Amino acid sequence: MVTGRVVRILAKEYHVETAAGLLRCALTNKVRRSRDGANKPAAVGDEVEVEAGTGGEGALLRTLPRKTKLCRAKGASGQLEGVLVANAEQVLAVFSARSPEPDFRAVDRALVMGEAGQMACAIAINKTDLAGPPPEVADYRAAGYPVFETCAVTGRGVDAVRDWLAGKTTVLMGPSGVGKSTLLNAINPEWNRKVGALSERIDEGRHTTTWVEMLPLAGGGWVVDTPGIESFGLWGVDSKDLAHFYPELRAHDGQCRYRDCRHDSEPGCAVKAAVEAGTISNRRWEGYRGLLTELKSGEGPEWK
Ligand SMILES: Nc1nc2c(ncn2[C@@H]2O[C@H](COP(=O)(O)OP(=O)(O)OP(=O)(O)O)[C@@H](O)[C@H]2O)c(=O)[nH]1
Ligand SMILES: [Mg+2]
Ligand SMILES: [Zn+2]
Repeated sequence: MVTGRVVRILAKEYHVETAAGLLRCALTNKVRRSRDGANKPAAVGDEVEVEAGTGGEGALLRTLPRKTKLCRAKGASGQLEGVLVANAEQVLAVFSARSPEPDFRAVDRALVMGEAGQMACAIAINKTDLAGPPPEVADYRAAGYPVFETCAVTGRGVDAVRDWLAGKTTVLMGPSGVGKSTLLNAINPEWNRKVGALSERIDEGRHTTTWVEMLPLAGGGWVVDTPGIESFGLWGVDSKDLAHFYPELRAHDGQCRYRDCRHDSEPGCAVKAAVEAGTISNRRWEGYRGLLTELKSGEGPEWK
């Protein structure tokens, strides 16, 4: 028996990196039976125990307890937990200055997902050769997030991203076509990630990266390339905790008239006062209120 880490899952094959090399593992019956319907028995990033067989094959025996999980809602009505990546420490929300146009609601959702998973979050605004950074990036800087302005084609800003990744396990998240895989190639050309051809972008909804994959960093740590997720529902986030996942809202904890203030439309709300004073971005606050409504109603974006 050896332990290892799931680096990618292809259909029913779990690829596990071990000290003895890569093993392509099938699930044992025992593990298969333990499946609770909501989850695959293991997610990318999981530490697992495997039995090595012959010819680089093996059997997955057990998933070890997770330190963190990055989750979204899955299933026909968002009733299932989808673990995108286990045991990650950081989230890098990637979007492009143009082509595709930035979708800040998607950025905010990715940040909430990372914050809810207790991960350090940062933002990369890519394709800065096509357009300057949009004014909204100021909101994220004001909230305390590191913001990297990059051009994956020329390498601009890539060193700073590489420094931030060092020694940690970081998940890149963002819509399809923003340049996540291109950015990874700029960080380490040896990864040789497949990137989308420009012409393919005309065909909306086409994903170049089609599975979640962990890539080892030379000096330790991992980065995780993911397929662009267009929309996803939050998982495991209670509406009463949502404000804790916005650093600039969290900063006003305990300052409202009512202890259980949701910072929605309650009188004496310190967050609303900060929005009116211009110290909290109105757009971020409105986005927060939208998510609050979504969580209360139990309805999400189209579930995937
Ligand atoms: N002009 C410009 N184009 C870029 C930049 N970064 C990436 N691209 C182009 O954008 C397209 C999409 O890049 P990908 O790296 O495949 O995007 P992705 O985010 O990995 O997309 P999915 O794998 O589908 O989620 C490719 O044609 C890249 O060459 C950049 O900084 N500037
Ligand atoms: Mg990709
Ligand atoms: Zn309040």
